[in-house]
Amino acid sequence: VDHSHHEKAKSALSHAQRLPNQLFIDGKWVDALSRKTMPVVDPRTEEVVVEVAEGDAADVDRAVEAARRAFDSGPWPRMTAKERGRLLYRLADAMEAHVDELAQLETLDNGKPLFYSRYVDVPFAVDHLRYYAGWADKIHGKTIPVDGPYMAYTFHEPLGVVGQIIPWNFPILMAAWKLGPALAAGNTVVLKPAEQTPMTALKVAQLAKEVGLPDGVLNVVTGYGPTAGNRVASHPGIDKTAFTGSTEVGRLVAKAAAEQLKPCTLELGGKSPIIVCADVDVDKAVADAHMALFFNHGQCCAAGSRVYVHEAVYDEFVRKSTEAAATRKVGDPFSSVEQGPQVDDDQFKKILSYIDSGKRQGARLMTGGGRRGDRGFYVEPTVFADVKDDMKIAREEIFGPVQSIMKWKNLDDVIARANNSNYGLAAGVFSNNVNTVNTLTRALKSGTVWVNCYNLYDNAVPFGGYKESGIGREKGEYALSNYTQVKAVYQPLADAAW
Ligand code: TXE
Repeated sequence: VDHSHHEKAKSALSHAQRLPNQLFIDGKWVDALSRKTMPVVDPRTEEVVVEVAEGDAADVDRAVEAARRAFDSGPWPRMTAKERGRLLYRLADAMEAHVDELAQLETLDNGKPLFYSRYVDVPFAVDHLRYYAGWADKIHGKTIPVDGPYMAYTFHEPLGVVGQIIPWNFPILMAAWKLGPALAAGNTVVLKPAEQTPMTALKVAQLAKEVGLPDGVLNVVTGYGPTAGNRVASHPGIDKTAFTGSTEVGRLVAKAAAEQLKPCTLELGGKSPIIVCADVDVDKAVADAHMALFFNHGQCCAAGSRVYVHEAVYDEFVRKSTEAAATRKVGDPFSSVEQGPQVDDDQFKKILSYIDSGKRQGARLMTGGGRRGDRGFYVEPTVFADVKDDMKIAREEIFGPVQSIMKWKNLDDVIARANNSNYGLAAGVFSNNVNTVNTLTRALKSGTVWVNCYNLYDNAVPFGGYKESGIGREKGEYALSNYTQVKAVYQPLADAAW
């Protein structure tokens, strides 16, 4: 029996109680102008852990003013690129030094197992910031040969004030994906964390202040979507918005940006197919497809939520996937489990209603199919076989631990089925035949294709969606173009040079 998990949960709670619970604006901690607060709920117990400030439109306005001042007259865009990079490295170092505290806060807030917070989410966020710290002094333009006695060159300049709205499934990692390229390029930021999971963003803000990030460069406004989030999306003083979340809200953010003709990048939902061919090592494909769906309790935009399995290996694949799900360890995320509770009551209910619809529409329930226990947002790892493409569970994003397995015979046919979705975020291909792999990687309409693997997220590799899964790419060199604009300069050449 793991007694130490109670100690860790207690420690998480005391970190939460000591966390600055105000808004972080212009380098200062302030209450919401309305003085309102909102609860942070522990998804294990459904009880309120602490209250944080409930910022709304007026608070976003203050944050935008601070970010504007910091951009127009503060030291941030004026310091050397190398100094900016150094500050980002220092922020990453400070986060690393607080890895246990950040991981405990993340688990308390989100419900993901402490092991993952401690060894995946927080270290990946640190690593991501370091990756972009390294870019800070490598963002440069080109010299372009032109006609006549002239030369031309480009500067890559920061855009200005950036508004970033992030979700609750990977709170600190999504903050790092957003902040890294924006800050490295010299922008200032107003960040709106998800209302379900504000804690690690507040801790990062505290650390940013400690390492000397200039006032107003990073502002964190906690609050709800329709109020604070909506103001970030529609504030005319914000030069660019970046959003990760539902396709529904992404559309609103894009509309608001379109009205002001400002750039907007979106990372939205998915219904990512995995195609398993007959020639594979079935055990390995089962293990990867299991991880592709159940990792983070199914709360991944790239979750492999439609598994197409060739008929020759179908029965074996279903049997082994069922075993894997049925033996998955579910429980208190502070103990050694693979799955904790879902993030909140809304998600919990949404998932259970998708499970019901799978049952009603005639999918074959192999394991799971309900809640686990009677307290906390725990859902049983669930597998449906014989799922048909037109069932709701095969078309809509469930965002929970529910695997849907379908059968296929003909390659062209399964390509068409895989692509028959409004989404296009990611896909998995399992085959040892190089021709089949090449055919599939070219044919699948998705921003990422994993071949004989899944869920790899290197900092340097771009990530984003086709179709309604989003606009633009995060990560890697590609993401820098979301946060810079290009200025072209023409200059005459002296006669001698021409
Ligand atoms: O998302 P929302 P929710 C999907 C997943 C999930 C569903 C709903 O299927 O079940 O979306 O989740 C802010 N203007 N994904 O309701 O509402 C909100 O405060 C501006 C996939 O949590 O999109 C939060 O900060 N902002 C996804 C952020 O948007 C608004 C991750 C995301 O919340 C707003 C999360 C508004 N009107 C959910 N309304 C992924 N791609 O990984 C809300 N927000």
